[in-house]
Amino acid sequence: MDLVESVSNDPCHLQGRPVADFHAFLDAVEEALRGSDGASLVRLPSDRPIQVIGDSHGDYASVERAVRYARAHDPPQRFVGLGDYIDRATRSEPEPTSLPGGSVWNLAFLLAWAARAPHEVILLRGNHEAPRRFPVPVMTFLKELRREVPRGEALAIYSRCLDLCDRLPAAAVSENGVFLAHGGIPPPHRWDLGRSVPVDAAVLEGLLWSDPIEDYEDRGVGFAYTAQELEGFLRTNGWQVMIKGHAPVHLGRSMHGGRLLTIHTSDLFQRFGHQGILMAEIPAKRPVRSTRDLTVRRLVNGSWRPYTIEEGTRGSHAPDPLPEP
Ligand SMILES: [Mn+2]
Repeated sequence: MDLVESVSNDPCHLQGRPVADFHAFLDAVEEALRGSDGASLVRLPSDRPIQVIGDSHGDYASVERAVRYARAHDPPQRFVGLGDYIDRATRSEPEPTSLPGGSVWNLAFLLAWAARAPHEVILLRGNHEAPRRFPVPVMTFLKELRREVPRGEALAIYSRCLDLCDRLPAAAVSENGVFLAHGGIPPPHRWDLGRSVPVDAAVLEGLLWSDPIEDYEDRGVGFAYTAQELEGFLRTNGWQVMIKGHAPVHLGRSMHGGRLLTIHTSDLFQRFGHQGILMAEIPAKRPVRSTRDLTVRRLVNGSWRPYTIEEGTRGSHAPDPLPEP
């Protein structure tokens, strides 16, 4: 069995192995993703359902269950990650000295699947996968790597992982009109995406860092977009609905008149609001006109249970101060 297959079967397969195996794994992923340059808008057929996860931040246990759910169908369902696979080391906070390497194994697992099924498992970039373009306030990925591989090797592995992140696409859209990106939309004069997403800073800032105006907080990068702006962007491109991650304020809620759904897929956000481990299904074939046409599931005791999407923005389930983006 090759390393890609082994890691796709066990996120922690590389734990404790010689660092040469890690490099060999990254070689195989690079080879499989060769040709992708981070610029394309991935267009997904709607012949099968598509499962979508939000920010996971090192929670490979939840991510593994999400991927297994999608791939267990016959034929396997397509799968999209909305970004933010690394940083925060969810299970260890607030004790950074006991970081368990969750970001390392989460990224390795997802890259293994992207390499194994490159047209069916799509990993979009989150703001945490673009620290070379825009600095991120809470970065733990390199610290976690330094705990998992010999210290003298960690920086090389880190740099290679960021090289791969640089090649991940910034957005995707389903044939039935669901736009997928980590945070938001481009600024208005750049709405028409045509067939590809340019990787210039203005468009990337909008897609990876911006927030709906109801969730906006000053992050020092990114901007707030209104319901009217989201609608204008979707209409310009002929799409109907957007699914995003990024801001944890309105998890599992439908906003902007049923056009916008925010999901996260991490035990970290479960601690800040009880609906933090969610997965959204884009149905096959039929048109998606609003978030009501999506199916959301929540991970409860290891299984994906149906979850009712709440409407509107009132009564946010955020009892504690929210973490930094
Ligand atoms: Mn984010």
